[in-house]
Amino acid sequence: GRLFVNRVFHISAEKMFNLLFSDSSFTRRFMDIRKITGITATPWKKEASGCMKRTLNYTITINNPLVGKFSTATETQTLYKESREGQYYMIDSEVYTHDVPYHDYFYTQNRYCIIRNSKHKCRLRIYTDVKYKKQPWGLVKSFITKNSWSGLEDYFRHLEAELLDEEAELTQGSGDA
Ligand code: YK8
Repeated sequence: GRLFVNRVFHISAEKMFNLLFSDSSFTRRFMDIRKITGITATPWKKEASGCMKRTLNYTITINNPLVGKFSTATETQTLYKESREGQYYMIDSEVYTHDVPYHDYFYTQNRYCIIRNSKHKCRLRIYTDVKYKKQPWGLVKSFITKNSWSGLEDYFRHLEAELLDEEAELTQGSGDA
């Protein structure tokens, strides 16, 4: 896998969790810029295992000339029971893109860790892996992996930039930046 984001933000852990994992205006705006449309999300629901889960469905816009312009996607997010409100959050998200070539071979697993650093700061880590459900032919596998990494890198670099903008807005005028 790869670590795409690993940085301390001047945003509390709780605020970061809410920005990324609730129906926040930050997420709505970011999805808008990424041309991710038709988003539906179930509420967080506690499982027998003690974890919380929710499922998102949406349509992504793809700018890879090898692939169609749009794909529907399903994302299942798991908030681990070891998470502690305001302190530490670990979320795994599995993303299935249903309308891209070889979609039945692979999915993407993203792991988000939000760790409290101080009252107003947290560290965000986003770790990503491309997973295979079926073993494709070697050339196909490297093709899928290469195209997935480039799309993921672009997405998470953009997310990090938008979070830095959000941080600047939040700390502006608060006097403790
Ligand atoms: C989520 C991983 C792969 C996919 C894409 C597929 C290429 C197909 C390869 C062929 C387009 C928002 C990605 C990047 C689409 C976007 C997905 C996003 C960024 C040529 C064999 C959508 C996180 C996420 C996870 C997986 C990403 C897809 O929050 O390259």
